[in-house]
Amino acid sequence: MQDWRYQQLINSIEYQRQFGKWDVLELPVDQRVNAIHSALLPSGKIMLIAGSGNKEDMFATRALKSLLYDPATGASKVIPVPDDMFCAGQTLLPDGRLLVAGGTARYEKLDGAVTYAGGAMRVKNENPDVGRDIPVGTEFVSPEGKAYRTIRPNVVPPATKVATRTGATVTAAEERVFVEAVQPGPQGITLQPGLQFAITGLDPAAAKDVYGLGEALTLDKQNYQGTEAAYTFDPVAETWSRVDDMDFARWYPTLTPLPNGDVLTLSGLDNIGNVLNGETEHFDPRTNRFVEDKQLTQYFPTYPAVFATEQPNRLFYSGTNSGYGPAEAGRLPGFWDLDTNVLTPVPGLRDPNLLETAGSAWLGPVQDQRMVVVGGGGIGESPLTTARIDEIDLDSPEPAFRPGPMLPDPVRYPNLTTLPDDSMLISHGSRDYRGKGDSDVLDAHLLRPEGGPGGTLVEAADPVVGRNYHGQAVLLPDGRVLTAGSDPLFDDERNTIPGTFEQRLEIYTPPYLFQGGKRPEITSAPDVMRRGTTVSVQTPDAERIQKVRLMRLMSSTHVTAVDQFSVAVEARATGADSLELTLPREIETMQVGNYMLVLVDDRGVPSVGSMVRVP
Ligand SMILES: [Cu+2]
Repeated sequence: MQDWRYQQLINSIEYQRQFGKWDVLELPVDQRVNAIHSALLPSGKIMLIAGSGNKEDMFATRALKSLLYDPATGASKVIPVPDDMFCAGQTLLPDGRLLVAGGTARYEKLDGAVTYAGGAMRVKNENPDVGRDIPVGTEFVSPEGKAYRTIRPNVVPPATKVATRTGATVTAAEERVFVEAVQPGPQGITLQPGLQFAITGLDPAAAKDVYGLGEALTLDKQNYQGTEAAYTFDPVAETWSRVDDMDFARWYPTLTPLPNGDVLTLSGLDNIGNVLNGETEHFDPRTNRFVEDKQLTQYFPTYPAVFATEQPNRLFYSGTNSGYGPAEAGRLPGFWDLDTNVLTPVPGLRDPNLLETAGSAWLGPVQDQRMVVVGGGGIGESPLTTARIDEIDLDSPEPAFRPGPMLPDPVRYPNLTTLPDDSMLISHGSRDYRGKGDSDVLDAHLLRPEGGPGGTLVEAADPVVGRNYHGQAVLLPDGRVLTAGSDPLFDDERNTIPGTFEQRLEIYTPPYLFQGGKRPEITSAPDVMRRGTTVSVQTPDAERIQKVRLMRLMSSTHVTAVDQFSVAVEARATGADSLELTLPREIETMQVGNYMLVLVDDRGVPSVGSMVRVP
């Protein structure tokens, strides 16, 4: 179709009523960031976090940014971030603060680009009375005289001492740190693991207590390294504050909110650049502290999609993930029982080897417990991609994935956004790894829950801006969807021109906002709602409201949005301008947290969301 004809078509009200509309948004030059993480805050503003934005020069100069964008007014403001939150984990806390944990301590160095051999050094402390600071530049020398130094400050705690009948047993403390050879090139390589390294400058007594045990120190590729640091963003003061460090450094972690408002911190690359071996931390928002839960040791690849379910203490891992991890570990979707730490796999998923960079989300309200897995690719830079949409009903007596509709094109990095009318926007992505070969999929669909497993797929208007790796989408309070970020490897089909980070935003207005007539309105609603109570909501549209939903304020990064869900609320008109809502009783359904209350009328048109806190 000729361009002017196409423009005429997509701008016609008939078209928009059926397919919706996309609007590209270009902020002023000084307000553009490389958005990696997006989150809707209780203030109605969107936090877009870039950190260094996958730009090593920004990392080196500590030009670390976030952008607060107000979709209601279009106003925005750049807020520097105190640490590199690039590729951290994020989720909203019960009091409305945004928790961001982990991020980048060091950029990767690819094979062939490593000048100084490096790897892990296990620093031991046998002294039960004092810990030991390991400042930056601490030098470890091997028996054959090769020297290595630390690049970040560390602390080794005191050894543990347990009294016995005959005296005491001392168990050395250990801290695993990253070291680099002082000499460049192959002369810095030490292959033999387990050698004892002396720390330069220690007196002989201290040197007996504190020493290093080297692992393989090589010129191989050095992965990104995570940080332990965690911060919260206060949506009222609009400032970042540091909270307790995690016990483990994490790059590409998932933060899964639990029904009681606590947060589990899963997976990620550690301070050496290895995938964590199942170490799981529990964040308590009242104390702002992370505590390792030593009972929970399930191994997941990075950015695992792990959701709280309606079953107490039972999480669901959809199998989708993003980034790093071997093919043979942590790839099977299943239920993770937090009481026993057992992961029970579920069968039936098509293309089970294509779960990396796939999307997963609840289809319909969380009470239905229907989860879909959409698209995805093979591990790493595999050219394999799938178009499948499969559904699993977690409530069924024998939960198994069942085939749903196929997308017209295979896709990695699809963004899934749950809308208040229970449909799901599936948008963007690319056919190949990071958009290689100009493979962005400029396509969008709405998945409606009706019509069998996986629902019914209908076409939506096509977005203009491509979004592959590092893309995100979040539902806005007014029922539109904001999309941000994209980080292609290359800008051309032949993969010769290095990629440019996509800084434009694009907003989708769903068909429900083109239906004409008046949008339902909330005149007044409580801003706190308690489980199992009835509340009254004022609306001039009481008699035509058909659905009431609580939409959890969501956050999104790397196709992972595990805090996205909606709750169906029973409603009854108690007059022409008031509704009585009966709120769910179970904490697994109506989880502690922040939501938008949305009234949906008999034409499927939603009201603007009204912010609600569930204590
Ligand atoms: Cu990333």
